[in-house]
Amino acid sequence: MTDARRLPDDFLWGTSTAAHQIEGNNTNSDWWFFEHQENPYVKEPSGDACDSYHRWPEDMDLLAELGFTDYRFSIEWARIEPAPGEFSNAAIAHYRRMVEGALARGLRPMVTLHHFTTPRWFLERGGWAAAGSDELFARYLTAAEPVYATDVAHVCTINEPNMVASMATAYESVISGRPLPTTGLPAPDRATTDALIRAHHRATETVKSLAPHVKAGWSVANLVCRALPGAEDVAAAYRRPRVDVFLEAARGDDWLGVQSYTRTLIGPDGPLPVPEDAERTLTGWEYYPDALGYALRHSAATAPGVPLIVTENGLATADDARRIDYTAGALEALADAMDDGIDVRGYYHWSALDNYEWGRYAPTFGLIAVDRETFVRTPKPSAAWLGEAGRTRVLPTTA
Ligand code: IFM
Repeated sequence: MTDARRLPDDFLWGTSTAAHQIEGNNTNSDWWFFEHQENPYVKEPSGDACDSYHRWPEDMDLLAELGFTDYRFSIEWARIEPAPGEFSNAAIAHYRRMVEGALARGLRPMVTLHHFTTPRWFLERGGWAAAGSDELFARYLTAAEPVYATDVAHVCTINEPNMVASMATAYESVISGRPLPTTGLPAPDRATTDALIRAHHRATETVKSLAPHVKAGWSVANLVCRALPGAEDVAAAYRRPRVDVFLEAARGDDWLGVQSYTRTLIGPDGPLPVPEDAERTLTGWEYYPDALGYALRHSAATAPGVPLIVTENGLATADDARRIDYTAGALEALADAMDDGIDVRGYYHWSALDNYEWGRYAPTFGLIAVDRETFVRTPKPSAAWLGEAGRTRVLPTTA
């Protein structure tokens, strides 16, 4: 790595969050419902989360003071459309205030329309796989148009559709009692996959017809499947339904979101557990900063010509020095990919805040700690280290 790698002036430099994980009391959502069922994946409910529904100005003040120039957050369908066809003007106005609040602080907003949660009524009618889900999604984001109609350059239609499709399989296993494989990600539900791809294309068309200036894309969890020698075909077959079909669906989009945390090793019989001697993060994933470089290169090869934005990257750790080391390694891999001609337009760290990690609070991904009782926010050293690059436009290192 050369010293002082400069970021292009218009490079997006931000942090990412999701409504359900930080807002609190998202009581009308499918996830709130899951959290209150007998469910092996849920250790504790989300409750008040970070109370960011009320404290978003404080979150944005901190992020802007730290130096970030961009903020990716999601709007909550369950709040905007609490009952089928009934829209909350107050919720829409709330999210519009967030867009304006971000801009007023010098943070360019990227708005995610769907980040894992749907209204409970949508689950009850069969979720994504039920007929007409794409139409309902388009109706919701048409109603939400005042949020992004002006001043929002980037809209993310659906966050990690591949994880949503795998979660549909996991949810079915909870209901049916059918066991899931013990290693690797459950095979995505086929009907859910097809529905999400339809929904993304329809959402892109809808958003761009309502707000032609918007650059629309979606964000795919790149599993970084690394084959052991001789297992290349097994890895490709494993990756195809879990990642590649979602990357291919982004061909022709304005941008593609790359989300990368770790790698999945694949042997001749399929995915392998994390090696015994590997360092693990608080999610149990392998500490593997180089994953980002692989994810960028694979995304660029699978959706050629589509500009890439790293919409999530980070790790869950209680050791903030390790967060800095990991992120420096990931950014070095990002810079190497850019040097090799890969068109990367931005980097958003996951996450701004320690938040609800889908079933538990223990895996802390945040640059900013949040007291679970008082909601007091305390930026960690990594937050200042990473945010500063927004001001200097120089990629941070640990040197
Ligand atoms: O917390 C999640 C986020 O909601 C989606 N991407 C991965 C993150 C870490 O697991």
